[in-house]
Amino acid sequence: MRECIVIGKANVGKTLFAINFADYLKVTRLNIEFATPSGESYRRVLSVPLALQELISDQPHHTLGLQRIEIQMPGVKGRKYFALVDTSGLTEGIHGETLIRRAMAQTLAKVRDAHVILHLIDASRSGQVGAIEALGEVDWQVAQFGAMRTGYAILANKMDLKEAQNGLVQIRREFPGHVIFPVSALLKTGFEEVKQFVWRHL
Ligand SMILES: Nc1nc2c(ncn2[C@@H]2O[C@H](COP(=O)(O)OP(=O)(O)OP(=O)(O)O)[C@@H](O)[C@H]2O)c(=O)[nH]1
Ligand SMILES: [Mg+2]
Repeated sequence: MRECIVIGKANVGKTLFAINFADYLKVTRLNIEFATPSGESYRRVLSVPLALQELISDQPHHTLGLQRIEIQMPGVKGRKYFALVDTSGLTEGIHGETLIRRAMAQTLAKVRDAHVILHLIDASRSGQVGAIEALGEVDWQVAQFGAMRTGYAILANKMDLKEAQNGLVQIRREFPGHVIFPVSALLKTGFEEVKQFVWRHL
């Protein structure tokens, strides 16, 4: 099955985006396959409100491992089946905790094979502290990798927060030539453009 992977640094909103995007694509019961960095895997079926309650946190590295949601995407010309894969937050350099290092390796292995890569960046943070401070080396590396492929887009997230407007300007300046969609994972804005992009590249 074709895969669309959601990656980015910790706390940028990957899990909220994945759940709300699935909801936007009319998936009401999320059939999620969890794959932990230590090699176990299991499945859970969660309603959207329960998934939001359990899987999102304001603490970084809440997601440890891969969370794969199978989706039938409705479009003008029928449906497309794909897996939306939420991942652990990327870190700068080598993280001190073994589990987080393993989770990061697991994420990077998945990126290689994905058909679509949605790279989330917290635009509100770039708007507050400046792009150079908010974006890590890891964001540039991901963008460089993405530049070599089709199906790669940057999602400037948290556009509902006021600092994000300035952040978006900075992200556009730092990543010229890339496809960039401003979104709010919280309010589900910008999702139609992302849906069309995913549809085209699956
Ligand atoms: N205002 C606002 N808050 C958001 C948005 N997206 C995510 N958040 C908040 O940001 C925090 C982190 O969200 P998550 O979805 O758990 O972030 P993540 O990237 O999955 O984090 P890790 O799993 O730890 O890597 C939570 O407090 C969310 O409510 C958004 O679009 N707007
Ligand atoms: Mg998460």
